[in-house]
Amino acid sequence: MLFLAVLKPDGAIRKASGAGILKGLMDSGLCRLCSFKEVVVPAQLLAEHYKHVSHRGFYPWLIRYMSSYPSFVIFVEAERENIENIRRLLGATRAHEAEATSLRYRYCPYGGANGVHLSEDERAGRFETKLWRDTLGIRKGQFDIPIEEYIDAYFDKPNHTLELRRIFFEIAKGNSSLAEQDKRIRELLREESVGASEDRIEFLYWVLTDQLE
Ligand code: DAT
Ligand code: MG
Repeated sequence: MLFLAVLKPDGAIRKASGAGILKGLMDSGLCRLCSFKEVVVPAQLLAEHYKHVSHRGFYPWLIRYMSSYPSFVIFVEAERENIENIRRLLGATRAHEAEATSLRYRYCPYGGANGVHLSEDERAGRFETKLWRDTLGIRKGQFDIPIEEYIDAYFDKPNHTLELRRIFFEIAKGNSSLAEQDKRIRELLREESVGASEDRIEFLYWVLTDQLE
């Protein structure tokens, strides 16, 4: 059946992160990625999509995070019994809690900025694929570029996830401060975000540090 994946703005800007997660999904043999369309997701669509967390404190952060820069819409074909395993391969929702064998551990440093969305079960798959298809007019089989090409272009770019997570943990533990690490964090993000404008670096900095401390 069809599920919805979204390469989120952080995964799209941190090039190796997005490419690595997509490669991990493809190589798993558990699913097929059936579209790849770049879109700035409208806040109205996000309000529907994230209705189940609209009462949570992180919700305003989440909507700004998801609507500020382009994402890639990816319809995912998978056996319904595989979705749990694919979600496990992605790792925990909050990246700093992701298991060491998961893609988010390798590619997403910290917090709710977790690189990629994937429908959590059959019910969500049905709801989300219909919502996103009807709202955006994107269909299975539509690609801006072949995903293999995207992976080839970006998979080998710098990936500072582990170093960034180490820094964020130090800050979270109170052993260091954002002010102290500020310059280094921006440097690492700039290196990962091949060709990105400075406003995108500022966005990443915000999205990764806003919930810290
Ligand atoms: P998932 O996306 O893993 O299905 P969810 O549906 O509970 O998780 O939440 C939707 C998104 O909200 C999630 O991808 C990132 C963000 N989020 C969830 N819990 C969070 C938290 N405790 N802190 C920050 N962001 C969170
Ligand atoms: Mg969910």
